[in-house]
Amino acid sequence: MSVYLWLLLISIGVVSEERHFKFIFDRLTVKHFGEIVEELNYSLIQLNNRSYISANLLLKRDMYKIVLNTTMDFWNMDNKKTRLYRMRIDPCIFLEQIHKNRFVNMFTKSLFQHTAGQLTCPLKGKFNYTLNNWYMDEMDFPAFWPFGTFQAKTDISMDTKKTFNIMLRGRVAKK
Ligand SMILES: *[C@@H]1O[C@H](CO)[C@@H](O)[C@H](O)[C@H]1NC(C)=O
Ligand SMILES: *[C@@H]1O[C@H](CO)[C@@H](O)[C@H](O)[C@H]1NC(C)=O
Ligand SMILES: *[C@@H]1O[C@H](CO)[C@@H](O)[C@H](O)[C@H]1NC(C)=O
Ligand SMILES: CC(=O)N[C@H]1CO[C@H](CO)[C@@H](O)[C@@H]1O
Repeated sequence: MSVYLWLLLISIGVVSEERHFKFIFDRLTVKHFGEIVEELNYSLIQLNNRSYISANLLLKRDMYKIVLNTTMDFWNMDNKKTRLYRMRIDPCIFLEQIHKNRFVNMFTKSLFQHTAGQLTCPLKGKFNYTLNNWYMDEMDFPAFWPFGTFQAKTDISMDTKKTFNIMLRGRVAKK
């Protein structure tokens, strides 16, 4: 068998292998500050063993200067904490880059698939940004993922003012 065929078969096997875990979101809070936000709604629902997030956001005016400061931590079953990432980025530049952190890539890939090209810079004022039933698809993640809990915290400032504080807490559990 040629090496290439062999590699192809392996990669298909990895991609289609069933996942033995599921992601569950337990809590989402989004706080906003200042006068930039015109409308913000968000919801977290549990349906058929999946957690879905929907949201919409309307800003009062165009936003050119955005800083996103985010951390994600994971606790395994022995309560040992691992920091998956900590970043302070300009999302407008970030969106155009390919990232070294595999977990960041998986997470953003999944998120952007669900925002269908809406996220371009500058962010537009009076535009209704919507996220519709976003979930973390286990198939986008490695076949092996340890069980445990995670927490992602994100601070976003716009025009140098702290504007959003987002906290997402969840679990990786047996499917
Ligand atoms: C949800 O998960 C439970 C426990 O793992 C399982 O028994 C049940 O069949 C699942 N329900 C659906 C709709 O997948
Ligand atoms: C924005 O979209 C959401 C979701 O479709 C909708 O519920 C909301 O009313 C819209 N807001 C405005 C101001 O149109
Ligand atoms: C954002 O940065 C500040 C200052 O570096 C830090 O105190 C804060 O914890 C960071 N927030 C997140 C969510 O990482
Ligand atoms: C559908 C929904 O919940 N709409 C609400 C979104 O948020 C604004 C205020 O930011 C409310 O006025 C809407 O009723």
